[in-house]
Amino acid sequence: MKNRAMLIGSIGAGKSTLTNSLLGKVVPAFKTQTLVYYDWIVDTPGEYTENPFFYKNIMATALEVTHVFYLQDATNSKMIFPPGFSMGFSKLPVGVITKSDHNDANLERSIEMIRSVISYGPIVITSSVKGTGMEHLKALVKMNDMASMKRYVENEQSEDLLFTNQLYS
Ligand SMILES: Nc1nc2c(ncn2[C@@H]2O[C@H](COP(=O)(O)OP(=O)(O)O)[C@@H](O)[C@H]2O)c(=O)[nH]1
Ligand SMILES: [Mg+2]
Repeated sequence: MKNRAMLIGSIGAGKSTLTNSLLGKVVPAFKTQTLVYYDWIVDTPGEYTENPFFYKNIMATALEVTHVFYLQDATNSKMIFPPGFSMGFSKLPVGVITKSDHNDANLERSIEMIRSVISYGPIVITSSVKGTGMEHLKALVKMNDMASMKRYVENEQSEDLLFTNQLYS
C-alpha cells in the first residue's frame, strides 16, 4: 500500500487548510461534505469525527491508509475524540496540534487532550498559516513503523515535535 494519511478532527479543526498546506496548494479550503482523496492525504468531514454514527465510515476509510492524523485545534477547549480512540485502528497514529500561530492557542492543553487519544506516538505542533510542522508530517508519513517515527522524533530535537509514551506509566 502507498503511504497515506487520513485526517480526522472536529469541524473547523483545520483539516482542509492543513491538506492544502501539506500539498502546497493555494486554493481556499472549502467545507468538506464527503471524503476527499488526494495524492497521499484523505481529508474527511468533521462530522465523521463529531458524530459516532459516522465512526463506521472512519473505520472503513482507515483500511485504505497507513497513518491516521488526529487533529486537535489549539484554540478549542473541547476534545471530541473518545479516550483511547486510536486503539481502534491498527494504523500508525500521529497527533497534530493545529493553529499554533493563533493568539488563542493553548498548546499545553491541546497536547494533554491528544495524549488521551494517542498513548504512544508522535505529536506535531503545526500552523498551516506559518508552515510550522509541515516537514515533520511529510517525513512521518513516509515511515512504515512506530520505531522509525520514534527515532525520527528523538533525532530531530525540534520544539514542534514530541513523542508521547504513556504505556508504562
Ligand atoms: N490561525 C490559523 N487559522 C487556521 C489554521 N488552519 C486553519 N485555520 C482556520 O480555521 C478555520 C477552519 O479551517 P478548515 O481547514 O476549513 O477546517 P476543517 O473543517 O477541519 O477542514 C478556517 O477559518 C481556517 O482559516 C492555522 O494554522 N492557523
Ligand atoms: Mg474541511
